[in-house]
Amino acid sequence: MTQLGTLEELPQDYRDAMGRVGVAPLWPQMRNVLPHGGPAPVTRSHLWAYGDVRPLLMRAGELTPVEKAERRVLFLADPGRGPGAMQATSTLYIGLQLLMPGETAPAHKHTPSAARIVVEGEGAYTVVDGDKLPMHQGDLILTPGGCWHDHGHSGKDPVIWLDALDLPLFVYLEGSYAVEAPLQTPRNRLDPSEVEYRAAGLAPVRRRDKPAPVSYPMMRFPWARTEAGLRRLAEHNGGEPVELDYVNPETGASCLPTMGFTAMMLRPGEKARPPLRSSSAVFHVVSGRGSSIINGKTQTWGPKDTFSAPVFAAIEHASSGETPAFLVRIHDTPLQEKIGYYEERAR
Ligand code: 1HN
Repeated sequence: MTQLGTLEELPQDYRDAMGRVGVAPLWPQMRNVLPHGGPAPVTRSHLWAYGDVRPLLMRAGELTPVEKAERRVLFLADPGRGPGAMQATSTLYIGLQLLMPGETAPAHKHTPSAARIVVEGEGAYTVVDGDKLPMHQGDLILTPGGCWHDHGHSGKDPVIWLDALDLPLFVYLEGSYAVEAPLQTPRNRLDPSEVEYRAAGLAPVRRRDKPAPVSYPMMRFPWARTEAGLRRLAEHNGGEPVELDYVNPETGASCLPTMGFTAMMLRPGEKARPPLRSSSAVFHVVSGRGSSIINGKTQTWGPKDTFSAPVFAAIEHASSGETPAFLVRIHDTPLQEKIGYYEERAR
């Protein structure tokens, strides 16, 4: 590989003149933006142990009333980007949000899309475009870009959920903004996950003048059904790795435009070696224990922990103990497929 010229080789008067005109030479920086042979990820794999983050989040509950926070969140900062980076990987923002009994978080809508995975506590709900979605542990709740959402809590104990947003992408696009509104008055009906999309593979017949809401027909994926589906698949798929994709039940496409979600089950003692993927990922442990070797670093995880993997990471998951482990994988494959880039490499 030829060594390209450096900035220091250029005469000072030339460098000054470029600066005054607002130009700069590409060649000293060419290899930084176009490394040869493969990408040079900035993201560093990290594990955020729930036992470490939870006490700090609970303290935020005492220090900062929800009225002064709007969303009481501690976000997961990628150590590869230095302290306080508002992203866990290149494209994924992840936070842990606390709502205390009786609290509400006001309605807003914004350009980034979000999804929540309920981590702890019962009795909270999210109202999305007028539908009141109950939040039970492990449920995946979508709040797609442009949809109104507010949160409330009529239970007795603190509720904590994990937020995933494509916020870094929207910040990069200079397109991130929100609009606020008063709390929504929910419709008096069950949400579509309990009625229209009760059974996998079945969707209501529609009239031509009342087409299906194809963008986001189902905003809530109850965990009980997801886990049951994984356990059943594990018994009948010939020992293959068990992973289910959260899809739009009308189209089969990813449930959000840029972020993808899968539910994984590792049988007791099972090892899984996924292909190298061009997408980055954050894994959230719903239940069970195990460890994952990510680019040579072992992340040992238990219930409610969250860990990250950069793009093209070499990953090997292993469950430990006598019960299966259940994880949700949050990734940016849908975005990468839309731009014709997504790539997998066999190992
Ligand atoms: C947001 O709207 C929520 O609605 C949570 O709960 C976290 C992080 C950044 C920007 C918007 C929510 C968020 C967020």
